[in-house]
Amino acid sequence: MDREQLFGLLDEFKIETPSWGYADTGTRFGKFLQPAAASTVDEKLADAGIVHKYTGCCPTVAVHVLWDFSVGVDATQTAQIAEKNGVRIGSINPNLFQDQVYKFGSATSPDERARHHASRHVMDCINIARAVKSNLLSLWFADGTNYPGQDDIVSRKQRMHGALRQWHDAMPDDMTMLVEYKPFEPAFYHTDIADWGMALLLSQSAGPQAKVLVDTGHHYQAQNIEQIVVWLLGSGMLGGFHFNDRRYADDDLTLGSIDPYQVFRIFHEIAFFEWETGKRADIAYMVDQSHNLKGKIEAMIQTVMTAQELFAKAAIVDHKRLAVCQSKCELVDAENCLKDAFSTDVRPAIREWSRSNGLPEDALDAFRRSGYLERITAERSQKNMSSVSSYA
Ligand code: LRH
Ligand code: MN
Repeated sequence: MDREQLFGLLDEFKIETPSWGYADTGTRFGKFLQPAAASTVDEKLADAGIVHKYTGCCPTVAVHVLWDFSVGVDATQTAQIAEKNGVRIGSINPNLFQDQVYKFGSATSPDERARHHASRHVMDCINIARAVKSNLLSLWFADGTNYPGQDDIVSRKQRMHGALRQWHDAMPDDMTMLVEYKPFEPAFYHTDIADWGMALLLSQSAGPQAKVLVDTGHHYQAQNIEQIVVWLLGSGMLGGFHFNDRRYADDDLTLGSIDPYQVFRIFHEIAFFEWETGKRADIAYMVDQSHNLKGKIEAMIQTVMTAQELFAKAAIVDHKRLAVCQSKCELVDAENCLKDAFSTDVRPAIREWSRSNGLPEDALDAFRRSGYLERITAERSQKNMSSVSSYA
C-alpha cells in the first residue's frame, strides 16, 4: 500500500462521536462531576465540533433523543447549532429504557401501555431524523427478564418482530435502521435481542433497510467478534459499530485502552473483505463510551486518534501475500502479515496526512494548547459542580 492509497483511505475514514460522551455519566455507584462537562445539547455539539476541528475525521454526532432533545425544541434548530459548530447530527438513538412504563420492557412488554409509549417515541424519532436530515435510526433495547418464567419469550419475540417491521415501514427509503444486540444488563435472566444471530434474524424480517449494529462491549468474554463481523459482512447485514473497550463486561472504556489488537482484527477483516470482493463496505463507525474519570474531550480525541491509527495499520496488511500464505497453510507467515502491520508505526504517515489536510499533526496537543478547556471550565463549572447525584 503506497502513501497515496493510504491517504485516500484516511480521507474516507469517518467515526461518529456520541453526545453522551461529552456529558457527566456514571455507574450505579455514583457519578463524578467534571467542571467542564457538557450538559446542554449546545455544549455537547460545541465539544464535538472541537474534536472534529482537530482530528478532521468525526463530522457527525450521535444523539440520544431524551437526553438531547427537550420537548418543544424544534429539531431543525439543533441541526443548525450542529452546523454552526462544524458538525452534523448523525445517528438518532431513541430511548426505550429510562421511562417508568418500561419496567417489563418496551416493544416486547406484556403491558400494552409500554408498547404504545415505545411506538409513539420511535415514530417521533423518525420525524426528528427527517428534520435533522439524519439517515440512521439506531435502536437498542434494554428489554429482557430477570427470572426464569417471568414472561413468555416467544410472545416477546413476536412483539419485537412486529414493532421493528412497523417502524421499518415508517422510515423514508434512504434511512437505515440499526439493530443493536447485548447479552445482558440491565436484564440478567434473558435479553430479547441478546446476540448477533437474533439481531440478524430480526433485521432481515423487519425489512431491507434494517442492519445489525455491533457494540464491541456487548459480547461474552471469549467471543470472537471479528468472526461475527465476517458473517454479517458476508450477508450484507453489517450496518455499524459502537466502538469502546472493556476488561470485563460492557465497561464502555476508551477504544484500544485494553485490547487494541481486537479493534485491529475487526478493521482487518473489513479491509480484507473489501480486497477479496472489490466492494466498499458501507459501515457506520461510531464511538459509544462513557468517560467517567478521564477528561471527556481529551478521552474522545484519544479515542478518535487510536481508531484512525488502528484503521491505518489494518489497511497496510499485505492482503495478496496473506491470501497466498493462507492457501498454503503457512501459518506463521500468514499471522505475521497481520503482526507486521500491527507493529508498524503509522503515526508519521497520519501526521503527514493531517498536515496535508491543514490539520494539526497532534490533535490532543493542539486541543491542550487551544485554551478551549480553560474557557469552558470557567463558563460551566458553576452550574456543573452544584448538582449532586446519587444512585439511590
Ligand atoms: C447500551 C448502549 C446503547 C446506548 C447506550 C448509551 O449499553 O450500548 O448503544 O443507547 O449504551
Ligand atoms: Mn452501544
